[in-house]
Amino acid sequence: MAGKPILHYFDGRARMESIRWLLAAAGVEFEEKFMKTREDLEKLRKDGSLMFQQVPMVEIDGMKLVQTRAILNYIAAKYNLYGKDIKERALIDMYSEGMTDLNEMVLLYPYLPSRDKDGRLTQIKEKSRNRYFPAFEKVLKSHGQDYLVGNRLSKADVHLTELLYHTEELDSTILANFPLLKALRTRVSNLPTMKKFLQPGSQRKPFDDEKCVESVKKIFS
Ligand SMILES: N[C@@H](CCC(=O)N[C@@H](CS)C(=O)NCC(=O)O)C(=O)O
Repeated sequence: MAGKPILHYFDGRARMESIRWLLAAAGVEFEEKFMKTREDLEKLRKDGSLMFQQVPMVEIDGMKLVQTRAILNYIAAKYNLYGKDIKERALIDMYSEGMTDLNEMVLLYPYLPSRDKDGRLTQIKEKSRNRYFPAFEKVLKSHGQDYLVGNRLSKADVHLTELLYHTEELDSTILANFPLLKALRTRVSNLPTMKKFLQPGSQRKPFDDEKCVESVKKIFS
């Protein structure tokens, strides 16, 4: 039997958090090896573990996978979270890419210089309220089903739920006009695998605070 996937990253959300969420949704236990110093990163680079000298890197099924989306897509395909045919997969990809565009802004927000933060926050709220959330609300309304694609859980639902939690941390009123998104978030949160992950003490990471940002800067500087 294959061992648990091993996640190589720092002890923060940033680009690894979606991978943690997706594994958790699939009910897959995983281990984490946290880089704490620049030397930890250099060691991975020198031993040839990082194809493009970057993390996230996930050891899974005998592979050392890099590139966040490739990792997510592999997990989704392996654990049946990627639709039943190529049309469903195309929708899941399209929705996930939209979520990624917004998520990139959210995950990089803590790492911005303070002078840029207010502007970015305004942009995140504006894009959430006026571009991305209405689009996903419309999808759910159009078919009246419980999940975004094919009436069953896919990676798109997991990514969206994560995004909803993270944007709500930045603005607690952000979901006020999106009842179907709220319902989706509740539905996904109540799945037994997610319930466990959302409890304190799980491998879910808190907001990347100043301490985390400082230590990350030291690793990558
Ligand atoms: N496209 C890559 C980007 C990965 C990336 O930028 N990783 C950062 C850490 S979050 C990194 O390793 N930076 C060091 C570098 O680019 O040399 C992905 O999505 O995984």
